[in-house]
Amino acid sequence: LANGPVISPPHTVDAFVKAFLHELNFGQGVPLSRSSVNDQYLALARTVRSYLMARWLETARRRRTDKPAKMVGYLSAEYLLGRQLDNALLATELTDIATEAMVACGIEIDDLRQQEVEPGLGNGGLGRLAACFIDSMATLGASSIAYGIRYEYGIFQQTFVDNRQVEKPDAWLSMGGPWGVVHPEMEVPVNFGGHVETYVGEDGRERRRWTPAWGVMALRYNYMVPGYQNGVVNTLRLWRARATESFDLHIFNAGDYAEAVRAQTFAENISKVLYPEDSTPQGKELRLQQQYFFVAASIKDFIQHTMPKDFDVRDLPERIIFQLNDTHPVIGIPELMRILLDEHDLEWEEAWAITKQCFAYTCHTLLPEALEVWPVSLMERLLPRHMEIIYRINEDFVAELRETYPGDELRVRRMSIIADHPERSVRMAHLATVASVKVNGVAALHSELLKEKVLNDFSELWPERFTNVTNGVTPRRFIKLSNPEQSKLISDTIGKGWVANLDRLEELVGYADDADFREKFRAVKAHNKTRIRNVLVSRDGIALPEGHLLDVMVKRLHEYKRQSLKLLHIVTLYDRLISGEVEPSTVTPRTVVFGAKAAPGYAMAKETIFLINSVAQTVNNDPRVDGRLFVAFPPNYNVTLAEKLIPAADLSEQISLAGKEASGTGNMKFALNGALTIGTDDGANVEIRQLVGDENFFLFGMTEPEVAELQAKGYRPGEYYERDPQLRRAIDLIASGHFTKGSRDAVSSFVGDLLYNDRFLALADYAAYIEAQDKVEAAYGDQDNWSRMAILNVARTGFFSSDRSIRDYIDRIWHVKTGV
Ligand code: 26Q
Repeated sequence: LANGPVISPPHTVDAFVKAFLHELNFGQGVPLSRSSVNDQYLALARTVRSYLMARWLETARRRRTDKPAKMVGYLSAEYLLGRQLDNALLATELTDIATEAMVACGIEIDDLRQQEVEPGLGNGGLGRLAACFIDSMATLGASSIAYGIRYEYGIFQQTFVDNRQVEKPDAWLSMGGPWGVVHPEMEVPVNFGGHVETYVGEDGRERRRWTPAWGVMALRYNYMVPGYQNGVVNTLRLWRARATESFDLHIFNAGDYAEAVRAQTFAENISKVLYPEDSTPQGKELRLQQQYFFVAASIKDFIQHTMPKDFDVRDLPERIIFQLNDTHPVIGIPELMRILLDEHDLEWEEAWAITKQCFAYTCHTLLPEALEVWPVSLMERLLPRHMEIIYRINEDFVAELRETYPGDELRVRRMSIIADHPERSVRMAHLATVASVKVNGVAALHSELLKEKVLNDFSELWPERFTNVTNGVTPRRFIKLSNPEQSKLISDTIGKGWVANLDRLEELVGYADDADFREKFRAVKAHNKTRIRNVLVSRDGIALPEGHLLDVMVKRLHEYKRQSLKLLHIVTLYDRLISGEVEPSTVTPRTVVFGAKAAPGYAMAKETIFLINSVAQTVNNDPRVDGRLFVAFPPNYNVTLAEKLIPAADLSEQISLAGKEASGTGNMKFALNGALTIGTDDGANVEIRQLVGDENFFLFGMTEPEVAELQAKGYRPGEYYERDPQLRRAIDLIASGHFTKGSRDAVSSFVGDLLYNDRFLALADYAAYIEAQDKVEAAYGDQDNWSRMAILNVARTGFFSSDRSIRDYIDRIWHVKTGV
């Protein structure tokens, strides 16, 4: 009985109602008649969770064999999960049963859906990618465990006050967190600070001993990750910091009990809040604490609790591959060395040989300022033993370099893990590259540029170590759940199999020429537009006009992504309308929707938000526009809003400066939902365009080599301003204070930066962008052909399923088994 199969609650409406009422009465402690919507939501979530739990136990049981298969340990500081309820219902095939069960209880299930606060435990692309990947690993039945941090506050809630971004804390757990299962008895200690000394062991060998100054406990929270209708449920294990009782003994001993308890809470800050920077992070001590905290807990958890008791650490490479989601978990490399050396008594060479096989590193950037470095002084204070180990890794590495490249000291200095300027610091990307089996970029172009630029020296030394895995998105959340109408149309046409085998979308290619199918496809889009209109009215009081081309730019706000270029386009359209240059009745009516959070300390990004809001206010209230142009900027763009907005879009804006966007994943979601892309030759746009065909993609702007060339010869944005009257008018209109109640001061930093700096060459690409947008308008005029193009976008982008990405990781990097 103790090891037998787990009995799942039956898949019937009756059983579901019973389980639900049980949760409501004995979990929440309320009768149905007196229950609040939140009580009902929590009870429903826990009911669904019990169905998941049965599969979770069953999955674990199946994997508990004598020779367990090699696992993937996905290490990520972020998981931008989005709401859980619908995905769990879909995966377990309980959507209809749950809906009927709620009806039987007199409850509208949609009201309960709205009650869920999404876990926003990530900033943007990187965190959402991790969420898509764990969905695909479960769907492929890959033996895996994902580790991260259970932040008490996720990505901030964005509000606008007088057109400016104001951040509010994201207390996502305040109404109860029904999805996490805590195991207080399984906590793991994590230590910090102190000093290291030499001692002589019983065998007469000298060893190093780390005596930490303080520590915390890592509390284990399990979240269930269901595969799509395959019975598999994997684990996402998020750690929460808890103070230890012995945390600060001397304060307790001093007799001030209350003060001592208060001081304990200091340790719990470690998992308090997600850092909202996603491109130019500062070397904050608490952030390093977070990184070590979750990685140390995860590695220890894997070795002590996930492996069998008699397990030999020398077998680790056959048992685990830790995938490093960017450099954030890279401190895991010296941590594993420390465990092998200090806790398992291995010799350096043996420990290093093992460690080198246990990690693989994914890089997500091309911006040099986004590469993480940590000051040596900070590392020595917080993790003295790890710093020692890093020095030793570097010593060996530098010696190897000097042998390979005698006399090339410049190269040695460039490649060293330790940088000397401007401050002695540890280059985490170098450490990751030196210790990893494979290093991958996230799109074809990005992986090439990684080899040519960011990690060029390393790819010359170890060419076989570098590979590409193009990103993907989960078709469950981003098509099946978010776009039910399109999903139904596809299933009615080619059957249901596409959800777990997205290449099958290719079978739609022929239907692009089918007038009846095109008609239905347009009806889907119209339906989704009505849906987003309703959402924005009730969510934000924004009333989108009807019958417009819906043009959407949603992504974090960053100069390299060039929201400013989009803004210049809007101002140009507006200028044409109010100057009488065009007759309003002849232009394609267009609504532009933005969604973007700015890092709270990123001044230029916040100025851009202010200006977008100011332009929206002016444009939307100017009668001369005659309803031909509308700009909406709903605050707090998140996964939940994305699910409603993306399926309604006609046009997807992917306009980063070529060579700066590593991949992008929003671009994939739009194409799969039948939007056409206007985009530069950047990131995964390149692959999207190759797949959908040039004629179904609006390409514009410089290529990466052209960008490099222009920058080499000296870029002067002012020249473009002088030469292009249309651009001049747009900038002058902004500078005049027209959008800012006459205030020139309010826009001076924005305008000044464009004219005299423009790091990301917006002005250089402006003319090409406007020209491409004019082509978009002309093309939209032919609705039938537009639908044809949109259908071909859907049919040819099945490649961008994260299932394919994970298969690539398995084939090229992990070499683990799949199958349920
Ligand atoms: C690092 C240290 C301290 C504080 C914060 C950070 C930090 C946090 C998040 C640094 C970077 C990030 C996020 C980066 C990110 O989202 N990159 C995006 O990753 C996507 C998935 O691969 C790509 O599609 C995007 O092109 C890339 O910008």
